[in-house]
Amino acid sequence: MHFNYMKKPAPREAILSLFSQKPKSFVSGARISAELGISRTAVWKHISSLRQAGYNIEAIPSRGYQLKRSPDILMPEAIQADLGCRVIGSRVCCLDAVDSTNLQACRFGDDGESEGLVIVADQQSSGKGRVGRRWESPSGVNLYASILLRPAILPFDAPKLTFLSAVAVCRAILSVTGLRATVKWPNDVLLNGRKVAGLLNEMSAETDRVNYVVLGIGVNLNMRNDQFPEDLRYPATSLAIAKGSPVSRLDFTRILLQEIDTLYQLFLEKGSGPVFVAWEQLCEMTGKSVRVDCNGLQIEGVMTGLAEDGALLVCTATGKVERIYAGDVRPA
Ligand code: BT5
Repeated sequence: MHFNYMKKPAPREAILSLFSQKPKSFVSGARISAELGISRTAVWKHISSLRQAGYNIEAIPSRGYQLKRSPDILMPEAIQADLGCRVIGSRVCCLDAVDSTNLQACRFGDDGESEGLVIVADQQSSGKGRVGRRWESPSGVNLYASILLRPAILPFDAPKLTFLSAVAVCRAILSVTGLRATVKWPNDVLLNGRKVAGLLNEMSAETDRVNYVVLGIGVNLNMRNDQFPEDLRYPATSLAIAKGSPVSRLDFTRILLQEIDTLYQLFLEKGSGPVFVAWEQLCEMTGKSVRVDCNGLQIEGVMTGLAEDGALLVCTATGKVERIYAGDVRPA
């Protein structure tokens, strides 16, 4: 395991960090050069490459450099600058396009990459949902991320990490938009009753040991109504549609990673209990009538909560409490 704060940041990341310490002010070339231990010419080269990446940086000879505007593109330096996470984001890979960030994270996991790796893509050509379903992943609008973890837990416990991602997404949504999202078992986040995020965990394991878990997280940030296909299984929305204005992909991503880092520490120290409590507080369907489609078999009843292993508990009309391990839930 290697920690973010022990690494020397890359020059572009360090320059962005200096800007973030003094927002709306000029940072002199001399200061950047001294802090990074690089020449003034090297400072200028890094500033030029940041500009090429879309950063609007003003340069005034007697005053230095000022960051006027950051682009809404996801770059490792911008995501990692002063992130303050213990594990998550130890390495960040931002891709213009990928088949699926989950597949890419699994490839890294198979190659022995350390935990905390984050893969982010601008678009996915084969974004994955559960059971071979497709996740719509257009370019430039949303967040598609996968996080590689290597927790010392039994394979049986790995699905519990989905609840962690769901709570983290709700907290990030509240922090960025002020809107209260809710969770839907097992892997959805809803805003105004519509699906705004989907989660897909994948795992590589032996009988009694997890090699790695990949937390796959897709959040509709700035997707427009016309970008959703018509045949979605559940009504969908995006943060921008719900809020009425666009959100910064960068801000959302950073806050989400910080929330995941906090919850992951909690999970490792205290087990899944506190995460389940947080998830249940965000679930509006508890105590309500639901219908669960379990691969064609329909179960109806009142959702009573989560079992200790993450199964959904539904009390049917006969009074029997069913434990459900896979299925799609909707209000009855
Ligand atoms: C999920 O599956 O909700 C899991 C989605 C996980 C996506 C992330 S993106 C980053 C990472 N890399 C990947 O390749 N995947 C993960 P499920 O519950 O099976 O829902 C899939 C269904 O949601 C589809 O069959 C559609 O009906 C609907 N859907 C597809 N794209 C959507 C979108 N962008 N927003 C809302 N609903 C969508």
